[in-house]
Amino acid sequence: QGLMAGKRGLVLGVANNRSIAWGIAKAIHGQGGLVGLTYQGDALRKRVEPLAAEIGGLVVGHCDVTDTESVDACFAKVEQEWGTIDFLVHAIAFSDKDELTGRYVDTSAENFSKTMLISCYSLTAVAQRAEKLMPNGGSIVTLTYYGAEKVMPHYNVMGVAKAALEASVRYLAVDLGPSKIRVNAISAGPIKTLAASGIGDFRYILKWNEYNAPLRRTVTTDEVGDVGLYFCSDLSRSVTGEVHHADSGYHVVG
Ligand code: 0WD
Repeated sequence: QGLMAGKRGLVLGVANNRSIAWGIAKAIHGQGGLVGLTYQGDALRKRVEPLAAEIGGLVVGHCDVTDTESVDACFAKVEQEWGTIDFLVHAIAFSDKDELTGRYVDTSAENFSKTMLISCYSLTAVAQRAEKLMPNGGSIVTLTYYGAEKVMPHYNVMGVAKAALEASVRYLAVDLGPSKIRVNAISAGPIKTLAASGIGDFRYILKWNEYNAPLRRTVTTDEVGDVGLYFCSDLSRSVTGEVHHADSGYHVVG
């Protein structure tokens, strides 16, 4: 029963119950979908396991996108358990906190590479593996932010990585389209999560959005979850290569 009945897939990037990935996982489960969750390291395992239990999901295992073996092991486990998947949600990003403040011009080569690898390349890395598990097509969704399009205070190198991520969505959509695999991004408005707490003056950004967005409020993880549900379901079967804003409309005024 539900929009996701009979569908199975992976949601990457749950760190805790405030993660956007968790909002999406809950929405998919609410419509009858079966969700596999990964965790990055033992510290997050303790948080992810009970969340997976809450939605009757599969705990796939440790997945650190900088460690190819762990990524391969997760996809092998999913293939063994399920054979095929219908959707993949990528909600992963990282940059050194020290460079999410101050000036972009001061970005180090080391953190630039690391940010691009974790926040941008990893989508392509998981898409390569997901393609093999989607013989009948499927949906891949990633998370981006308005800082890709316009300069946002303190977003710095992450804005550059998100711009590259959005370009990746378009290239992946073209490559995977013939296999009936859709690739889209949700550009979410700011939400106070673990990752966001690393961004300088984040509270100010939240307030600024609340005062200026057409809907005069910020968005919740449950709301972004519903947009994720739309992209993972057949409701969006004709949509690919899209960057869809779920931001109370901020992008039309910002
Ligand atoms: O305002 C926000 N929170 C927005 C977030 C607005 C618009 C977009 N986004 C994006 C983020 O950039 C990210 O791509 O949404 C995605 C999810 O982020 P989130 O839900 O805001 O943050 P969080 O709950 O912290 O989840 C991100 C997780 C990591 O958490 P921490 O905080 O522990 O770094 O990404 C995962 C990790 O679980 N992650 C990794 N997973 C595998 N390998 C890695 C890695 N190397 N690094 C981070």
